[in-house]
Order: sequence, then structure tokens, then C-alpha cells
Amino acid sequence: MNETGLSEEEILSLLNDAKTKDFSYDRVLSSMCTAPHRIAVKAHMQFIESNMGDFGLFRGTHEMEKEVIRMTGNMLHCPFTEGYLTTGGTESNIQAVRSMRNLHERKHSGSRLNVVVPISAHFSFDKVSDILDIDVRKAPLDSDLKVSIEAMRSLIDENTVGLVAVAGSTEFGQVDPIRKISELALEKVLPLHIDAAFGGFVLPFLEQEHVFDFSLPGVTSIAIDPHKMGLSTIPSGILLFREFKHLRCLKAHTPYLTVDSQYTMTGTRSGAAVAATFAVMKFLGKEGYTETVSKCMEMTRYLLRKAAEIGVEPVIDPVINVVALKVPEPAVMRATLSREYNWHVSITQDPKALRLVIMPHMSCEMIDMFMADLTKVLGPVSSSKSEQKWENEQK
Ligand code: 0PR
Repeated sequence: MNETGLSEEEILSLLNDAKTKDFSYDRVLSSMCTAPHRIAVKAHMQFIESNMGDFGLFRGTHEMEKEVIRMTGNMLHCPFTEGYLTTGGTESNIQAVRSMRNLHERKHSGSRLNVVVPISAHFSFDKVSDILDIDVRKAPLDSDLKVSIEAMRSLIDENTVGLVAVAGSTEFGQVDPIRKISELALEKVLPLHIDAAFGGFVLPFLEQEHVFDFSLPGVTSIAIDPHKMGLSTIPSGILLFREFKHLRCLKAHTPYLTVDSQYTMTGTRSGAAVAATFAVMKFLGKEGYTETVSKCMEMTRYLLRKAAEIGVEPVIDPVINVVALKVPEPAVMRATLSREYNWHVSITQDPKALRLVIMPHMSCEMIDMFMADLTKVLGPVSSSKSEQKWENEQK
């Protein structure tokens, strides 16, 4: 650390230098986060010192948190849901599985416990395995990249603490057959956690109906992130439980604080993110989110039309605003697009494809510019050859 403090000017100059090294969102097609809504930024700044780790001191913020839980519970068809604002999908997933583990009758039996998840589940479940010291059994997918129910069923045994399904997978934006998984969970008397970290603020606002939430009786918890498609500030995640017993088993005593217990993973928690989420949800309402999601889906369809013009097809017909394109050597394409054209895109693992997330910070003009550069990178590969080459590479 420097001996004496720098001047404000010097600090601002250091900050500006750092900022110029960050990618600007108008070159980013790989992110599940986006620029937060201005009302969220305003609220965040106003509550910048608020700490939900000792919410007896910040009662106004705590009331806003309860209102966010109530609004989200209503949106996901469980008006009396229990929960709290997390730092994002990772924490929500860890806490959901921790709750399953704590409620499991064989917790003290000494046997190694497990949770059954789709292989498409986010890498946060690998952290779950390490932190909670339980096996994460990964069920393969069907050809449409939804988890296979039969595979899930075959992985369940007496040491299984619960099931996980994904509503809007990270790589392909696919939604698992949650109605059937809910039936399986009820049949096996297991809790079912839905990872809707990304899809949670998309699926309820699509024209086509997708049933993925508490309206299915087997669903016991849901992760949904305001800092992704909810347009709130980072770090804003939400973890919801259908019943208090799932939250109660996460209790820690905090005798010297203003409240004598907490159920959260972190101690100190951002009240600013609570205020931001409250503000943007109230400001946009269902109408505002429907508009945002419609815009992203229109851009998604626009991108698909442009891709088709150059002979590039998606791996699956996108369900939400996540597109995986069949291009030859996706990793090389990604590197070239970054190095030579300053675009940030990502890739999927199985099958390998070029992955784009069509977020609210994008526009059709941005897509046009990107497609022009992608066309150059693809080079003289003719339409049919592009897909053929991709098919051969998957073998
Ligand atoms: N569950 C799902 C389905 C997710 O897609 C993600 C993150 C998580 C859980 C974990 O959420 P947190 O990162 O909030 O803990 N999905 C994005 C991803 O891994 C996160 C992200 C966002 C990555 C923006 C990069 C980026 O630029 O791709």
C-alpha cells in the first residue's frame, strides 16, 4: 500500500485507466449479465452502506427484501414463499443443495450422499460437490439437450438428497422437462431445486408458456437472478423455498447482532442490491419485463435469419435468448473474433458451438456488425459446407 494517500484526481485517473481495459458491453455477445437499469443504479447508490447481515439496523431495506421475495414468489406461483437475496446463482444453488442435505434422513448415517443434476447444470454444482462434500451425479441429455428422465431415475438411490433441473441452461438456453421431473421427485419423495438463474426473468414473459416453477407440486426451491435478465445490479440473486422448513435447516445463531439468527450463507450482505432489485422490479412491472424479453427474442430471431443467410444454423431452435451456432472450429472462431475484430463471444462444450447470449444491451445494428465480421471469419466456406464441416467435427 502507498505510504500516504493519493489525490482524488490521481485515483480517478487510475480508475479511468482500468475502465478503458474493460470490454464495453457493445462488443460483448457472451454475457448473461447486462448494464443494469438506471433506476436500479440510483437505488443501489442510495443504499450503498446498507448491510443485510445485520438487518435490524436497516429495517427499511429489510422490508424491501421481503417485498422482493413476495413479488418473485407471486411471479413463480407460490405467494407464501420463503427466501432471501443471495449474491447470485452460485450461492443460491449451494444453499439449495445444503438445505436438501440438512433435511435428509441419512445425513448422519456416514454414507456418502449425492444429488442428481442434469449434465447441462452450471459449473456452480461442481463447487457444491466440493463445498458440501457430496457426489453430484450428472444425468445425460436427450438429443434435444433436455435431461433424460430415465437417466435421472437410474441415478437415484437411498443416499440421494434431492434432484435439480435447469430452466434456461447456461450453454444452450434449454429448459428441462420439469413437469416430469416434478412427478419423479414426488414419486421418490425428494426435494427438487430449479436453477432458473438465467431463465427465471425470461420464461414468465415469453409468448409461449413454459411451466417450470412452484405451480408444479414437486418443486421445492428456485434460484432466479435479478442481476442477469432482471436488470438489477451485481450481486443480486434470489433463492426461494416453498416451505419454511427448507430455510430453517440453514439457521445459524447470531446472538450479538440485532437479530439472533440468520439463514444466509454470507454474513454481511449488500442492501444496495436489495434496493436495486426492489426498484427495478417495481419500475418495470410485468409490462416492462415483457417488453425487455420481447426485444431480446426479436433480436434472437433476427440473428437467426442473418445466420441462415450465410448458411449457419443453430444447434437447437432457441427457447430463450441464448443461441448456439454450428460453425466449424468454434474455439478458433472465438479467438479470431476476439483478436481481430474485438468481439467477445463464447463456446459450448457438447456439442461444440459458438455461443451467443442476446441481452438487452444489444441491438440489431450490433448484430449486423457482428454478422459481417463472422462472415469474414468463416471465409469462403459455402453454406452447405459449413454445416457439413461442423457435423464431421462432432464425431
Ligand atoms: N445457474 C445458471 C443457469 C447460470 O447460467 C449461472 C451463471 C449460474 C447458475 C451462476 O450464477 P452466478 O454467476 O450469478 O453465481 N451463468 C453465467 C455463466 O456462467 C454467469 C456469467 C455472467 C458469466 C456474465 C460470464 C458473464 O460475462 O456463463
